[in-house]
Amino acid sequence: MSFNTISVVGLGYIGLPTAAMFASRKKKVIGVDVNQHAVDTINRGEIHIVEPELDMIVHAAVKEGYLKATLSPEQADAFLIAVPTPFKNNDSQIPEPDLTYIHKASEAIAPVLKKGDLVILESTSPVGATEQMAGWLAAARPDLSFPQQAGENADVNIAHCPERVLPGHVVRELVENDRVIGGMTANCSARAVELYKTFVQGECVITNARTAEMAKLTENSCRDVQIAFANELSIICDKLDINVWELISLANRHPRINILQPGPGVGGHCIAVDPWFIVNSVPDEAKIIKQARFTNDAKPQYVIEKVKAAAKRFSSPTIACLGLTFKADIDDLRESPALLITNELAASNIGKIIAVEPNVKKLPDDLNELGVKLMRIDDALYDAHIAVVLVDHKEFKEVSANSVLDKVVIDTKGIWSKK
Ligand code: SAJ
Repeated sequence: MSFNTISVVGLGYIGLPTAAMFASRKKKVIGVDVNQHAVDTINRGEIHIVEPELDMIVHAAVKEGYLKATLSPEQADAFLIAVPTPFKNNDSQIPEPDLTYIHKASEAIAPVLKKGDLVILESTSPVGATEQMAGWLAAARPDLSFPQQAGENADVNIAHCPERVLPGHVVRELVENDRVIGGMTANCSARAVELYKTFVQGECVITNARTAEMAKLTENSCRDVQIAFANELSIICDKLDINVWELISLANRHPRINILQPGPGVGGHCIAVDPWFIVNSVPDEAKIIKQARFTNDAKPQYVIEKVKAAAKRFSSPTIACLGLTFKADIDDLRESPALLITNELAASNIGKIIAVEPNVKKLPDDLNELGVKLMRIDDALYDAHIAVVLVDHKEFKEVSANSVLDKVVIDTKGIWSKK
């Protein structure tokens, strides 16, 4: 059965670009979101998130009538669920995944499901979440059969196909990246491949749902562990008086070594979150993965202590915090170690704090309330006694190391310290 109408539930950083890609291939796409502002913005042909090239694609798709957004689901041949999977708010040292949004999305689409439909979970999920979603759908629609009940004869097919695109490069990576396709049965996988082949040029590689869930968590945990190694090296090098950037570039000349870069910590809503889904399900076995999370989460405090020690050398220091976003050349502040560090420095009253963030127009409210000033890089460097590099934005890399020779520099990204 072919896919004439596709519904994408959750129109955020992943759902909206995915909906737009299907629509750009002249499929009828119904985007569903609980956020009225997002729905209205998209229906005007505009976007509510920042992602290169996406605005043009959404604008054309809406104008040509292939994409529309609604608050409540309508009938479709395929449903892609791309909603958040945050943590539960508990005091545990090991955060627990919260599947409420997937549950709500399942209950929202269940009334409009029909025989022959395909449901795909794209949200990054703990192992077993796809089976759980299938259970919620089956409970809501006892008149339809699902793969866990009827195998290949199920009325509704279900698969997990995790997104793997890099923010800032989403449009290109959606098309070019290989895709892991984890169907609950072989037929579920085959139908999911057929759907993604609408726009995916990368290979669609078939596995089962649990392995697909674990594959996504493994990719982000692998990066987290590698960054933790780099962050640990940076602290070791401080103690041993070695330039960590020079060290890593030397070691990386070995043909089988590729060490990542240290920084002020790990941010964003993926790498700092997903490894916990593994640790939460197998806490005794996931030792390295858990330690990497602790190592990366401890790095902001290490930077804060370094800045405080430097500030003691001045009677009333001005400290410029360069960068607030979670990585270079984006506007995303989610889980940003740079933001956390700036916030805590401002709250600790060690001096006047200036923030430089070329990708935002105004500071978050909590920084404003703490008296932090948003400034341009040249003005900030003119005023500052201490310059703390927290993000390697292109605007900062353009500043020559010679122009900060008269300042105390704490360079967590190595833009002025590389040899
Ligand atoms: N970071 C370092 N050192 C490095 C590389 C990154 O400290 O050498 C830091 C960044 O500054 C940032 C954090 O790690 O704070 C994460 O940045 P990132 O660029 O590594 O990854 P994300 O979170 O933007 O996107 C990741 C990607 N996953 C992998 O590369 C394995 C992306 O492909 C996933 O789709 C995305 O997570 C996701 O949605 O899960």
